[in-house]
Amino acid sequence: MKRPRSGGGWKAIGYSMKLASRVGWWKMWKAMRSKNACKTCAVGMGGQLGGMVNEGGYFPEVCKKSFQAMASDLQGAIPSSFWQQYDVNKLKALTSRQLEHCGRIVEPVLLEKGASHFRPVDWDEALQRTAEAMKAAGPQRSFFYASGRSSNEAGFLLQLMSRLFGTNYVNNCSYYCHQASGVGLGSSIGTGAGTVQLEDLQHTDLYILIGANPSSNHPRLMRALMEIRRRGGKVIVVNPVKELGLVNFRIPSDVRSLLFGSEIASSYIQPHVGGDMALLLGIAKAVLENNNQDTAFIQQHTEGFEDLRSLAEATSWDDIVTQSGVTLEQIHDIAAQYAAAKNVVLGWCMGITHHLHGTNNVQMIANLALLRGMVGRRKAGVMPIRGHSNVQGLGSVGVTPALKTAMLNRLEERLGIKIPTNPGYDTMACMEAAHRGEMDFSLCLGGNLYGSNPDLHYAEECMNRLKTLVYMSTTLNTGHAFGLGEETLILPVLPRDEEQQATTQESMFSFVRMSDGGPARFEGPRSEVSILADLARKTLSDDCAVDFEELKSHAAIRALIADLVPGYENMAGINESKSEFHVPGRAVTDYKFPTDSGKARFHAPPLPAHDYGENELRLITVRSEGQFNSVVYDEEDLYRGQERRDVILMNAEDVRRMGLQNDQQVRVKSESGELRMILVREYDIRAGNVMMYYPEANVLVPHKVDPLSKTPGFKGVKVTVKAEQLARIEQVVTA
Ligand SMILES: Nc1nc2c(c(=O)[nH]1)N[C@H]1C(S)=C(S)[C@@H](COP(=O)(O)OP(=O)(O)OC[C@H]3O[C@@H](n4cnc5c(=O)[nH]c(N)nc54)[C@H](O)[C@@H]3O)O[C@H]1N2
Ligand SMILES: Nc1nc2c(c(=O)[nH]1)N[C@H]1C(S)=C(S)[C@@H](COP(=O)(O)OP(=O)(O)OC[C@H]3O[C@@H](n4cnc5c(=O)[nH]c(N)nc54)[C@H](O)[C@@H]3O)O[C@H]1N2
Ligand SMILES: [Mo]
Repeated sequence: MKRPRSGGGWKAIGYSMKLASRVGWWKMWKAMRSKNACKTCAVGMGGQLGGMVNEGGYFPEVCKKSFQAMASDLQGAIPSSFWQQYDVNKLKALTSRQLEHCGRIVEPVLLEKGASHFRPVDWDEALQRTAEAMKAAGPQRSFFYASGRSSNEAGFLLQLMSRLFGTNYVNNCSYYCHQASGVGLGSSIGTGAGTVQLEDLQHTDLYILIGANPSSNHPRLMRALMEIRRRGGKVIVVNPVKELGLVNFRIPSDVRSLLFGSEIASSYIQPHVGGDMALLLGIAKAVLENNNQDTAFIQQHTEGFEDLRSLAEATSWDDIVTQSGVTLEQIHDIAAQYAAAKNVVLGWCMGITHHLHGTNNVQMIANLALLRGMVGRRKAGVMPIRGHSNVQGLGSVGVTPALKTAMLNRLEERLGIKIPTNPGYDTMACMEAAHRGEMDFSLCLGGNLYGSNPDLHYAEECMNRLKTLVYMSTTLNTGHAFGLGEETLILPVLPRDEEQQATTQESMFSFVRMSDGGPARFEGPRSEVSILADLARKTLSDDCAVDFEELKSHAAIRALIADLVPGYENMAGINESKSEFHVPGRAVTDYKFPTDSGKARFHAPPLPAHDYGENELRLITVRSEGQFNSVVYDEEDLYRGQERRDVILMNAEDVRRMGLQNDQQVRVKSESGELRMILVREYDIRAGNVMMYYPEANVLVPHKVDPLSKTPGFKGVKVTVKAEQLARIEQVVTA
């Protein structure tokens, strides 16, 4: 497949047009213009400024991803006859794309124990069965998971219900995503959220973008990067893979960029997968060797500097170069650019967090920022580039195993309730407990817990061991086919632009947006809040301190959140005032770090083991241009020029060294599994490293986690690649 010469541009516009004509122009236009927060990534768009407008007021910010997400919800309904036609085995035979294109789920369906088919049930039965199963399981054998699409209101209700039910086994997809950023930053600067607001990016003269592919995954960030370059600033990209859109991107809403393309990276560094800690330490070492650190800032506002200095001194340049895979010259060059810049933002995504040393990676990024006083003030800072559109909000309102002390105290005092004291479980801990047979019930508020897990066979076993599994979903995904309990229910929900009452979402810049909702497109689905409130009423005792009937009102939930969640005070009355807001305190200013000592902390984590055997390659599992997480919209990956997904992208040097050829079939093996008949594709990726598509490649990812953040190592999996014998025979025969 031919690769375009830049990311974005007419291809993106054309794609969006195609989607609009498929679902109907007027329907799409109305949906895109409605006052609802964009459903895709956490850059955040829409809300009260109207669809396609960001908090900086840019309009119209076209993004093919929001068209994709919208088109998904504008699909027709899955007819009742579908459930008779498709038994579970037939569902399993459908690809992620086919499942997604089945349409919207519009009636509750039940797969009874031992049954071969889901069957439609009415809401009363669905909720009654769910409540009975939850009560029978009890709080110690139940867990609750939320993906990052749901509203703050629904998330808050989910976690409140879980605590009143008596469990802390409640968490969100962050544990498979940016948890390492939260833990790492928390340990360094006292807050787990990013410190940058969108406006700060207008003053940035150097953006260091590490382990992120915003051209596909956060397209609206590309404008900010382009503008930095236009102002004469620099963008250093650190990525083992040469991502086309990070080299050159055509911003659809900017005529000059659309016509001529915009160079994004001013320097493109390709380290080894997992080599970032060594690289970042190397940059710090060079800064220190040249005495370019900000000594006044370090003395006044930080602790632990000597630990970092000792680590930098004790680590040889040889080790740094070998482990990072970056030359000494390049490291000195980045360090010099860093030392010369005034306002630097360091941004990162899954290339940093999806490692067994993900938290240490983040601490090393924070170290570098602290070294030159780039945190604690406006115009510069650290910026985890968040995934789902409301994953940050779900964390803020407490969909986490442990509540922050201030919130916990307020919940207990103001509601007169006791929060369970037993430790909560993160997502993988819940899966493991299920595997040990210690869980009977789970409720998933959106997402695809099965498909997003490492080690898919293990994940399937975990879920199969649950007695009752309940999904609250909009469309079908692989979880509904493979991630089944003995009994499984799917409850259809309304996406945010079909909610009858307004909802709120929080962006990665800690900006809380309000979505007005809108008319429901189908009769069957219900709002997430109303389902959870009914479930709470049916499961919790009559003398429960919280009136869940009253909490069917989103405004009542917001009033409660305003009262209980520090920083969210402005939530009360947001629907009347329409005043969206930044959560105060997140953009750390005046060097007031919210740590116990008021100072930021340097860390000196040891570099990860560098123990790859000669024939072992480091696999990263990533998203294509045509998917959103476990949902595949299109088989092709436009910018990487791949027309199919069963491929392994390899450096040409590795292909030759291993005696392989382009398009040859290989088997890829790891500690946890094997994938066969995979096609080799030569690609510009740092030699020694290979890339495959998530979620198909999840069978290869072992279910191990970073000990600090509990995030699985979806990147940096040791694999071996061998030619398929079959293919050889075929070749001989055809020769
Ligand atoms: N269209 C679309 N948008 C999305 C999503 C989607 O699936 N589709 N998902 C959303 C979610 S939940 C998230 S979390 C984000 C994910 O956004 P990204 O983090 O951009 O997504 P990944 O595909 O995981 O890509 C990670 C990037 O890191 C690089 N990388 C991998 N390993 C390493 C490493 O060791 N070091 C360095 N320096 N780089 C590395 C890869 O080459 C790749 O370019 O996107 C969000 N937005
Ligand atoms: N190998 C590998 N694995 C990974 C990753 C990787 O890079 N590599 N990335 C990880 C990351 S970063 C993440 S965030 C997870 C993603 O994990 P999840 O967030 O659990 O999964 P998604 O695929 O985003 O979930 C998609 C489903 O959400 C439902 N949905 C959509 N809109 C709504 C809504 O408004 N409400 C409700 N209730 N449901 C809705 C639809 O049914 C849709 O099928 O995967 C992780 N897994
Ligand atoms: Mo994510």
